[in-house]
Amino acid sequence: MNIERVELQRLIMPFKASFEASIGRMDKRDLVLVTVYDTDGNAGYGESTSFPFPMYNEETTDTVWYMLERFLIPTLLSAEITSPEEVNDLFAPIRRNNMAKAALEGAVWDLYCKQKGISLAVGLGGKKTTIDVGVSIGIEPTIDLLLAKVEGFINEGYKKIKVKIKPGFDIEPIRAIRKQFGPDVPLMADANSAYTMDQLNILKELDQFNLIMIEQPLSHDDIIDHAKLQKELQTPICLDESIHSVEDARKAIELGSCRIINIKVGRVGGLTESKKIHDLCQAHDIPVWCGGMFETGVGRAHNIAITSLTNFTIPGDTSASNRYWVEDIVEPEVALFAPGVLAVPTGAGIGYDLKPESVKKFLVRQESYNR
Ligand code: OSB
Ligand code: MG
Repeated sequence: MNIERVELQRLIMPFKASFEASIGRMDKRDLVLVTVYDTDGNAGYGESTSFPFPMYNEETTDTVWYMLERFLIPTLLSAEITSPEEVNDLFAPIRRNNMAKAALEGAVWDLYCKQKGISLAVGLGGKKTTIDVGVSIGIEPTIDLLLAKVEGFINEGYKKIKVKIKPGFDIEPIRAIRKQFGPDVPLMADANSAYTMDQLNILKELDQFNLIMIEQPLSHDDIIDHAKLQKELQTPICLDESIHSVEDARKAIELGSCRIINIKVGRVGGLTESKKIHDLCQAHDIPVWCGGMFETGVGRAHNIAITSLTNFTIPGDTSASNRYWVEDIVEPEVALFAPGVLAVPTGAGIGYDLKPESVKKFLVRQESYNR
């Protein structure tokens, strides 16, 4: 592959409104935008999904930048690869740091598809031309404020409503949503590892609300207790934080730790690993969906492309740009094509262009690395 130069840009982008989960409150993204250039004027884009603090996983925006600069970019620029699928193997000797790996691997995938003149979705083997999407809602200060948010997103047509829960904010908000909007709203809860098996009673109580799933109720590194829990619950368990690789997915499926998997491209180290997890789950009748990490349009475009694969049968968290951003860094903006539906772009690569003037507004640091 023709790869000549890599550029890193650190962007800080304020949210429209702050977002609270059991792991903490966030009011801005702090991300690394990766651009990989060839000698023909093509540019491929990727984005890190790390946060400034290590409360979702162990990575931070600082560690992502460090790993890219010190290990991953030198490894890529000193290698000769023929396809982006080889990047996964190239980075395999470097342990973990999946978000750093995914940011660079995603940019190589975009560049490759632009060089071939195909869309990223087609490059990944995607078949869908549109995808159904849902929305994730944080822990709100009051149940009334939560209900108002849910109503707004139902009105926009989002096909799945995911609400964050934590001990003390679980049964009552879910009961209130069911009471106000009825039994048919596609509803799920995400605990971000806030419970232990000592709270089995609360988790069992959630069974009465007919949730599509409960996401990552137990520890971020657990698949054993989740298997025990799944035996006690009617509601399907979905794993997020516990799955970092296709091997993790295989073990979780074998143990019965979950009936659904959330694939986040950053968490699992890239698009190639995401595709492997998708294929494994498909072979085991485990549906998957694409999680979100408050991505800019660049990360959203990657999420849309991977979601075009056929076993992404549950609406993911890839909401429109206006869910979080007053001003996104891509054009056109990622916008709903029909209520709750995004179109899969057909242009080359990710199918969205960067807006350099918007990038400049949020830019705090920039470095370039040559072969
Ligand atoms: O667990 O899915 C999660 C945001 C930050 C950290 C973890 C999670 C989330 C979300 C946001 O749910 C999803 C989105 O991008 O809208
Ligand atoms: Mg989650």
